[in-house]
Amino acid sequence: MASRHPTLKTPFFERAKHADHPLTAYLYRLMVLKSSNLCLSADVHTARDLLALADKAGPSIVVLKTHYDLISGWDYNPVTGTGARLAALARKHGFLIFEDRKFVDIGKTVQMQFTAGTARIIEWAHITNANMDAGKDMVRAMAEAAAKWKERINYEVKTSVTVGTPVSDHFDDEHEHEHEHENGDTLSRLEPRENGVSNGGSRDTEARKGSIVSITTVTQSFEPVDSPRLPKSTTDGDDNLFPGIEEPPMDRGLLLLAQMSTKGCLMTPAYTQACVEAARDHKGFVMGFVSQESLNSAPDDNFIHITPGCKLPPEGEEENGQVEGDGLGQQYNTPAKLIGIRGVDIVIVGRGIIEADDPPSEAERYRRKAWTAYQARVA
Ligand code: BMP
Repeated sequence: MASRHPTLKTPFFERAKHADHPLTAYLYRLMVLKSSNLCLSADVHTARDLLALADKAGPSIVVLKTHYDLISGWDYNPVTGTGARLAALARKHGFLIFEDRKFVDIGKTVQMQFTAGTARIIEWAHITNANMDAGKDMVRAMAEAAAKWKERINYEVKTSVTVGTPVSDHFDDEHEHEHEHENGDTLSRLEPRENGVSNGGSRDTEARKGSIVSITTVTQSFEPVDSPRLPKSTTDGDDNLFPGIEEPPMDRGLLLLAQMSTKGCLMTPAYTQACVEAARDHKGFVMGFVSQESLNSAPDDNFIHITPGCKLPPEGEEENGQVEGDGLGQQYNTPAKLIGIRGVDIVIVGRGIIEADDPPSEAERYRRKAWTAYQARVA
């Protein structure tokens, strides 16, 4: 860890002013507003449980982390589905959605996985992450895909349909039955009269010309949308907005998986350093890292660090004591150690909250502990 890096002592409101990524600046401000540096890892089994948990724990968190592919019953509908409903809860409670997808592949494949396919992650997740093993061109590919998406999403397709009676001269005899042409974004279809006439000689052709009574023109144009909220859900309560802050910017953000919490993790210091360099090369897209310590080392590094492998000892036990791993490679540290000593900014907690008797009040306990650790660090 860069133990004396200035960001370790800089309050979040100050770091917001100097953040390179608009979403990072927004997140720091949200953290200050909610006095929270807690991310809930919502690793539950069903979409129903996910939405219920997000609604109940929402007030305590600033980031909700998902693994959409472990949720059964995930509804892919872009307007009414699980992503859209999560987005509505994110607006209501004031948190960002982080899909922990750990992309790693050639650039082209990753672009498609990020923006298309069944889940269309880019539509509903403000943040996602990537494993850098594939090399830094993959990060560039994702950055380009996100920029293209943002450019496009600022406009929405407006479709207008006009129906009118054509002038017969405009028609080409060879295509009179079903005449379609695409001219730019305009597509016209001729509609024959209900009692249409048969194909045949010139008299029939004349008759056919006369039989065409309307032309339907479908014009598609792109117009700016009024609000940056996307995706739009039709769920009740969608218009509730968390007070005190505007909606997040439409920029999508990437976290690089620079270090893992697992025992025997194979990510080497050279790999971690390559993540830092890729982040510096793509400051407009990479917000920071999923890591186990602060990786800010150059004077103007101001990356955010989000850290899994966090658990508190049960209430009443020594607060800063050791916490057992899960027996499957996961290792845990307390918020005090991760934030206070290792210098990370947000802790990710999954089972520590989900498996508690009362998850919302446990989320609140984690929020208090993590925020206290941050305050002590910058004091
Ligand atoms: P839990 O707090 O229940 O151990 O969950 C941790 C979450 O963080 C899981 O969703 C896991 O996929 C994720 N995670 C992790 O534990 N360690 C890492 O290094 C990276 C992760 O994304």
